[in-house]
Amino acid sequence: MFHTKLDDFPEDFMWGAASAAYQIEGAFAEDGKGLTIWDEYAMTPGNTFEETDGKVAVDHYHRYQEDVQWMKKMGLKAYRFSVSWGRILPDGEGEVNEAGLAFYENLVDELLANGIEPLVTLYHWDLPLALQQKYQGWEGRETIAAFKKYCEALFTRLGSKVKYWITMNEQNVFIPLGYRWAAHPPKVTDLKRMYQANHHVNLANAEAIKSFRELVPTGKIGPSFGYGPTYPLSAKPQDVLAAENADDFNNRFWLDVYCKGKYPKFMLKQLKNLGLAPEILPEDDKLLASVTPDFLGVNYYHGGTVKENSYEAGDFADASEKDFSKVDPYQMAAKEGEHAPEKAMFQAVDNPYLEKTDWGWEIDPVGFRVALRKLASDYDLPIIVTENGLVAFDELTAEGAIHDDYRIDYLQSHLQELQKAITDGVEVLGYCAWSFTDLLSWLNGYKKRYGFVYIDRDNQDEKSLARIPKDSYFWYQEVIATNGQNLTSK
Ligand code: BGP
Repeated sequence: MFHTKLDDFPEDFMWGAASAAYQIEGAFAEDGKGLTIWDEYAMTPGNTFEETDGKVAVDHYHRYQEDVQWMKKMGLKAYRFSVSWGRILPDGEGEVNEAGLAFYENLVDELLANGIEPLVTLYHWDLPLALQQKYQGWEGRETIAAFKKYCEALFTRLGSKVKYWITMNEQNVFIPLGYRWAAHPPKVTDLKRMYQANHHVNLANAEAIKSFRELVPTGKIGPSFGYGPTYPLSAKPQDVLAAENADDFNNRFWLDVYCKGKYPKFMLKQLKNLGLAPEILPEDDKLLASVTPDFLGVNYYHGGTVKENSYEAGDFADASEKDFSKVDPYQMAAKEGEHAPEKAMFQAVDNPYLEKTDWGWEIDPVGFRVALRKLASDYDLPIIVTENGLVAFDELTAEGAIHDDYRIDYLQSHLQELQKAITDGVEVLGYCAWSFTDLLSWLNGYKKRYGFVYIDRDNQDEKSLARIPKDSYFWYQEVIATNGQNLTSK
């Protein structure tokens, strides 16, 4: 769709940036916080890059006021952060820890006092360790009730101050990485268990929304999904069918449950045939059908390209299937010999038209517009972009600056496509870049940097933990000040 003139961004557009508790807070055992599965996982040798862990992270727990001042100076309109469940309920389900609630209430107050809208994520992967030990985490139905209790404590305390709530962050990433690829806790490799745990997360998501309707009737709630469009490698009908299959496998399997209240039928039938379908009780179906979100959170990094499935193509010699060092949570290959559903559905391939980041992720700003358009057509919900950003190896110069033009180029090209999507007619409420400050990458320490604000620390050495704005910080400041009008002029 070509437009001679683009629509302006809405007046109240939420120009934001995002983070997650485990990746920034530190203070891992302070003020009554219980340990989480990530604390344990990262402290176990061999699980993360150079044994990096979140014990100190970027020390946001002690420096949140300074961080909010950096946000204010930038002109940020919205800040997405997550709550660590273990700070609120140290053992996951029992006594409420007042110090934990107070920390997040202070943060929310600080944001509001500085004119910044808080967007709160309820679950960004740091499950209380006690629940893992007692109930096998998300594999136990008991964890659903615990999640409900945790959410209700937050809704009651912060419901009058926080309007936007995000239930699950990237269920389509933490479930496969934790239960299939053993790259995240609980480090399981079992598809049957994976689909069951995933089903319980769906139920927890629905329970949280149900409670929210009662406790925060004026608020807005929805999940954040790691989404990208699926392209067929060619116009060959088999490739087009493969793209349809991949969309079911990678996207609709979660999105339909969130937005239509039921599993997509082709995927479910395929899982049943393979003996992998979860146990779904009649009351589960009812619960899922009874709630819908107010908006869809979208984390966009890239999409994927696929070709005809290997069974029908008779094509098994693909070496990438065996290269698990490059597992990409968004487009997964199957393990050899496993009853992997996608093997009968599609094969993931590189897109010949796209360049890649330093970390091998395709850079695809037009795919962002495709994604927004497709989600709006399929689910007809307002969208909040809850993550989008560029990972890079930033360098602090001798003068104390970070010249990250590559990040500016990346963000600018994505925001231009976002503006086109708005002009097409997609309702987008806000955009949160990933991330506000540099932060701890789950598996890659501080090698991977995404922030507008550099943090002076490296993998082993906490150094000064000083906050240093990068060039992209000042660029985004200008984007916000002009409500995006400078995006087309650079
Ligand atoms: C998303 C997560 C974020 C963040 C980001 C970058 O999947 O929601 O928490 O980590 O990806 O990931 P990484 O740090 O692995 O590059």
